[in-house]
Amino acid sequence: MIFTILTLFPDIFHSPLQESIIKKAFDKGLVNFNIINIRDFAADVHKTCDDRPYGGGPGMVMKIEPIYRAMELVESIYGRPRYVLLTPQGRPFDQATAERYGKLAHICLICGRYEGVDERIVGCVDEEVSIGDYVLSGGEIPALVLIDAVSRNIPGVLGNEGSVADESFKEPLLEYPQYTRPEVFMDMEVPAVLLSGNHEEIRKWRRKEAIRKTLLKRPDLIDKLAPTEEDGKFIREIMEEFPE
Ligand code: 6GU
Repeated sequence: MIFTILTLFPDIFHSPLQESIIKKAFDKGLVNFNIINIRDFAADVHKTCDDRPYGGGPGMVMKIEPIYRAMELVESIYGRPRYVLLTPQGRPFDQATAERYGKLAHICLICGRYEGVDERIVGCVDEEVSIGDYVLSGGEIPALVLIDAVSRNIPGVLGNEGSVADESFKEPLLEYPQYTRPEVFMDMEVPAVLLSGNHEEIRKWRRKEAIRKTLLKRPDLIDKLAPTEEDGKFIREIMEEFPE
């Protein structure tokens, strides 16, 4: 899968994309990155990419023409990718979106700055995406968040294919608690069942503790769970531990 990134700050991308899972995916040829500096497509000698807003007011607005010329170059090489604008006004990015993007051959991420991009960009892109209800200075960090979440859904990127489905948010449950050595740390013991070697008991414990964690920390997610009979039993048992 190709990720093309249009940005005014290309340097932000270099180190995060050269570590860990994404680096391994790149080395395996599963992902590739084109990081394009929008400034290279500015028309004037000053390489102007933003300007004052029509109608007045504070801040600067990103000009559309340099972005559009960068898009034309991308299309002349690859054909039309899926264009996604990173903006606080976009649809909330979630796991379902990450999985959908993971099936694309080529996605082009356009990083807006916080003050905004000329509204006419909206007619040029396929989707607008936000990573949450808080203010960031630009779309670069959101683009990295999206690349990480999407890459994990490309077959072969995670060594263990089971990891994708196993983790939080495939099902609307938080992950069960994990432990590794030592068995005792500052008087805190690893739950005995995990040392028992009884795989069925371990499975049941993990399922119940995932439900417990979700009930405590993210009760909103439990509403989205389609509980099995066993899940229902675990939920009742957990609730009975909290009289009131
Ligand atoms: Cl995509 N961009 C900016 N500038 N701020 C954000 C965002 C995006 N998502 C959440 N906050």
